[in-house]
Amino acid sequence: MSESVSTATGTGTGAAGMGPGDGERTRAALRICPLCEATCGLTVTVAAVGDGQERITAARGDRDDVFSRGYVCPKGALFGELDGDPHRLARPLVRRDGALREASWEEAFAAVAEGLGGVLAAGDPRAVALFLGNPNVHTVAGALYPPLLIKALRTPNLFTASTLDQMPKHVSCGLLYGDPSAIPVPDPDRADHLLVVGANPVESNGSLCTAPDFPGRLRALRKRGGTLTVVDPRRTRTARLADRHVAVRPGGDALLLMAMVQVLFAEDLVDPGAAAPHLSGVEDVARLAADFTPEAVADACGVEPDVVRALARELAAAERAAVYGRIGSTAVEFGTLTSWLVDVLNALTGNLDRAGGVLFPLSATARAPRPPAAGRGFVTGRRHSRVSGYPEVKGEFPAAALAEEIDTPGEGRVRALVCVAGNPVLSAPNGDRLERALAGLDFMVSVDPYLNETSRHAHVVLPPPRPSRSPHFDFSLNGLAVRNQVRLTRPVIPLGEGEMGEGEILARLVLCASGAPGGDPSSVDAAVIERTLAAAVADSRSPVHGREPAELAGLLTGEDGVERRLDLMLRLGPYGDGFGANPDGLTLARLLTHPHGVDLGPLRPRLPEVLRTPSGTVELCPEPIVADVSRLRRSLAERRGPAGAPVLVGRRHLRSNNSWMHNIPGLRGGGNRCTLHVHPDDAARLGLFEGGLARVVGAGGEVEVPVEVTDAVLPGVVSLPHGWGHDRPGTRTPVAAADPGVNVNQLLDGRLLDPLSGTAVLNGFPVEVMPAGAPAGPSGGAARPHVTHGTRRPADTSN
Ligand SMILES: Nc1nc2c(c(=O)[nH]1)N[C@H]1C(S)=C(S)[C@@H](COP(=O)(O)OP(=O)(O)OC[C@H]3O[C@@H](n4cnc5c(=O)[nH]c(N)nc54)[C@H](O)[C@@H]3O)O[C@H]1N2
Ligand SMILES: Nc1nc2c(c(=O)[nH]1)N[C@H]1C(S)=C(S)[C@@H](COP(=O)(O)OP(=O)(O)OC[C@H]3O[C@@H](n4cnc5c(=O)[nH]c(N)nc54)[C@H](O)[C@@H]3O)O[C@H]1N2
Ligand code: SF4
Ligand SMILES: [Mo]
Repeated sequence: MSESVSTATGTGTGAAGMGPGDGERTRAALRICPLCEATCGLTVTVAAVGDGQERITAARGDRDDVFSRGYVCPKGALFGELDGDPHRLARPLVRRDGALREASWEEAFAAVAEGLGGVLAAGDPRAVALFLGNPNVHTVAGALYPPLLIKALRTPNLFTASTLDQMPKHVSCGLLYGDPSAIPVPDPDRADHLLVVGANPVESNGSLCTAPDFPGRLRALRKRGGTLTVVDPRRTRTARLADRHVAVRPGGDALLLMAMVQVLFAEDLVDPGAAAPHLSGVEDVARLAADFTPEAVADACGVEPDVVRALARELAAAERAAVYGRIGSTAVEFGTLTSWLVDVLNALTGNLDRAGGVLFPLSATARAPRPPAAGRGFVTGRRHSRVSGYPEVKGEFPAAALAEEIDTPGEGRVRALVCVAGNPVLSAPNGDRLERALAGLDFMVSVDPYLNETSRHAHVVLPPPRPSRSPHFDFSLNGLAVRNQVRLTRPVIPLGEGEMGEGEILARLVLCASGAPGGDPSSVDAAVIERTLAAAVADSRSPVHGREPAELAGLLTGEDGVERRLDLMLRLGPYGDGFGANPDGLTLARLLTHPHGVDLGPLRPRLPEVLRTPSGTVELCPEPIVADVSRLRRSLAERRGPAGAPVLVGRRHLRSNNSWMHNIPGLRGGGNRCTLHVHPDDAARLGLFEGGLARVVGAGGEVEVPVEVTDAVLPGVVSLPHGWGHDRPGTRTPVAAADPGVNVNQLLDGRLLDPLSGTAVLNGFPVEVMPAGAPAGPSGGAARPHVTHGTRRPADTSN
């Protein structure tokens, strides 16, 4: 992005020296790990490799990091290998005569201007869709530019990984607190009891809860006498650390938690504590839960009534307790209800907004706290998707509906796609259909370091630089962290010849989307700064009220637009210097003098200041939830009785991350395999054996996959990880392709969604399982699914 980054190691230590034994000249530098939500600080070794080039040869945990204190996991330790993957794209690719060929940045952006501009010129903004993938949460560029891209494109067709993930939590928090971003996080370091629902932080390192060394924090909780309960249909590594593992039937959590609520009321255990004055609707919740007794739900959720009562009593009895839910509580049939119940249980037991319970973090770039005020509340469905009429949620339509918006003819059809850091062909339901749809687009651009299952369909691929060449600041994840803290690492290695920073790539895309492709990318940042300052000086509650925007802009420091925007956010943020109003406050310059970060203290209660509901209270029993409870009630009858068809749940492995780390040799192995976990009883019944091949058939297709027989899964439950299926032609990830695995999401047809959030049901859906070669049939107990295509049938590609 700028030449000046060359002076910045982020450490200030610049410890140059000789590499161990290899005679290379090395230096140390700091880099926050971008590979998962734990945000560990790393100390990396940078070695000169000739030609003025440098690369990362080692990485370890930074012991002085104010937050992660030296923790590192195998992915972070292999940061150098990942960063140096020779299969990352070094140059943009542009499709010519059907094939993707290397091109200059100038040619690539000319192709974007022409392709995107052509579709936009027809005058219907609906024709361009935007897909934003998960790594946007882990990059500076992904935090700062997508909002501008959305605005510039003016399209209603926004799709993100959220509707494959945490959207149910946004919806439930939007309804409860009036702000879908107000997500309370558990406080594991001060809790006496932690109830984990559908999360496996020992493998995932935590999510919607940024906590470096989550496993260590769980062990510390137990060591100080606290208790850990894990609700999961699999006996995971987290479950093995627990005092109690409750093997719930997949999708049964809403019933289980509802019954816990019923017990709290029935046994007079409700005590909201200090949050009581801020709650409304408590009695309505009591009425809503009244008929969900432990006896009523036991069969359907697979948990004995005594256990349900014990779970409720333990939660109520604990001095300080937190209920925490993740993917197994969100990407499920009743995702929003389950997410809501997690918070309801915290509120009813006095654990909402208190130390050792769940609290709202306050990050350094958040909006500074305001006096409590009633807000407009949170609504969904302000518009509906064209084909299936799905309601908009947080401005988005379900990722599962992207394919149909492209391949269904009619007015308003999506004809162009901008895909930033996303691989929906593997991460969303029915990748085969999506691939066929992508292949038929008039124009597609991917911002992605790999030519993979999704980007291979693009007309232009714009590769961001290696992470070592990018700055790092956790704009989103600091707002979900178990401790308030702030850390910044500048690029470890300067951009090389022919590389472009991801911020500049996205700023240029914003210009293309605005119809000004030739514009100066730094004008994009300048415009944001100007708008933000204009609003701040006009705001009577701002520390800069009445001051001159140009004067304030002149005070900003930073080497580029990104840094100046960060300086602005820090200075106007809750810990900021307010441009002099609070002289000891944070600024970019001050943060840079703390290379290992600044600790801003433990999380503190924030009620009622965070609330933006119309009533100004925590609205515990919102109407959309009440309506969905009717659906839950109906499911109770359907789910009772012996389990029928096997249901499938996902799993994650510590040495992987979603779809894009299977190309790193060092991360293969160690049990990181795409296999079907089957319980021994099921294996015997179905004729499956260890190492044999199973055929798994779902509504969207079928896969053939090696079997691992294990009693870590419940009978009637099979488990397959996601992010695999790297056997498509025209990709450039040969290590991944050598052992491609299968795409679990091909088993889905894209129609199974949590209705309140539009989130795909990726866990707990019915499948048929049989030995490979056996015909599919009603014998498995499932209604015979509509099989659309085979395992390895590659979709058309124009490559
Ligand atoms: N069955 C099933 N499906 C799932 C899940 C599940 O549990 N089960 N989990 C879901 C969840 S939680 C999520 S978040 C989604 C993720 O879904 P996606 O976001 O679509 O997929 P990812 O594999 O995270 O990777 C996205 C892309 O980002 C690219 N990338 C990596 N680093 C960068 C970078 O620095 N810049 C840019 N521009 N691109 C980069 C990668 O090469 C990859 O192509 O998958 C979902 N899919
Ligand atoms: N190593 C690694 N770390 C990652 C990722 C990765 O792919 N690999 N992905 C990152 C991303 S994008 C995310 S969103 C997070 C996810 O973070 P987590 O949610 O902690 O990750 P998972 O391992 O998917 O854990 C979900 C658990 O829910 C269980 N489950 C499935 N269905 C149900 C159900 O119906 N009820 C209950 N109670 N449990 C159920 C599964 O068995 C699984 O153990 O991890 C992040 N970190
Ligand atoms: S837990 Fe591992 S992958 Fe996640 S941030 Fe820390 S070192 Fe990186
Ligand atoms: Mo995710």
